[in-house]
Amino acid sequence: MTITITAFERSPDGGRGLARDTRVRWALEEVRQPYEVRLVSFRALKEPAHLALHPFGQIPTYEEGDLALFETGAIVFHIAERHAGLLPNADPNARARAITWMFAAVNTVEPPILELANAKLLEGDKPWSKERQHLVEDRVRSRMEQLSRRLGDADWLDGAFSAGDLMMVSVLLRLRSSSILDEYPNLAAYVARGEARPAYKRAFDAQLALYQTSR
Ligand SMILES: N[C@@H](CCC(=O)N[C@@H](CS)C(=O)NCC(=O)O)C(=O)O
Repeated sequence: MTITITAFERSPDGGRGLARDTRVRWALEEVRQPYEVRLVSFRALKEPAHLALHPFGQIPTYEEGDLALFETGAIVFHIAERHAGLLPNADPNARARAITWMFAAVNTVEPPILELANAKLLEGDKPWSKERQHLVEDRVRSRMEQLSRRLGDADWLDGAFSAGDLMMVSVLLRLRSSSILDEYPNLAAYVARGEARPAYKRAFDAQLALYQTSR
């Protein structure tokens, strides 16, 4: 059955891989599943046809036969459940821990990182923005500190690479534009390891090619 995902017709990041379709592409590449991409304009995101797929009018969505999903955590989890390669199979506890890391990525680590991005993008011109930005950065640092301590000198969060790492690296990539990631060399190296995976490279190149040709 054909898998179709949605992505921005024009990505605000111009193909730097920060739009959330990249993590879904990465998961599909890891498990070697072909997929098609339907591009959606900002206007179409909020129109009934897309809202029927995604109640919050966002990308990405995932369609496969009768199934339509939104939320990258749920989409990557679905892919990992259906295809071997992203979740441990032999050890149920290891599988549960990998799933826990997926939740930690979207529930605990992504929110302060998004808050920082929003503080810069949407509030940068406000008279109070500098003062608040320090507070927001400190909240990010506090999470990075904890994550860095847990990762230590391991390659991945819990044994072999899993969907938990895929989600965590995807979330951390948004910190690239600030110097905060480099304050934690083991996390910077962790992100670099994720980006070096052939499946990530294929996913990144696919989205970049799209924005280079659609301009
Ligand atoms: N929690 C959602 C967030 C989805 C999301 O924020 N998508 C962004 C693109 S990366 C979007 O569509 N933004 C446009 C909008 O919200 O209007 C997920 O992980 O799928």
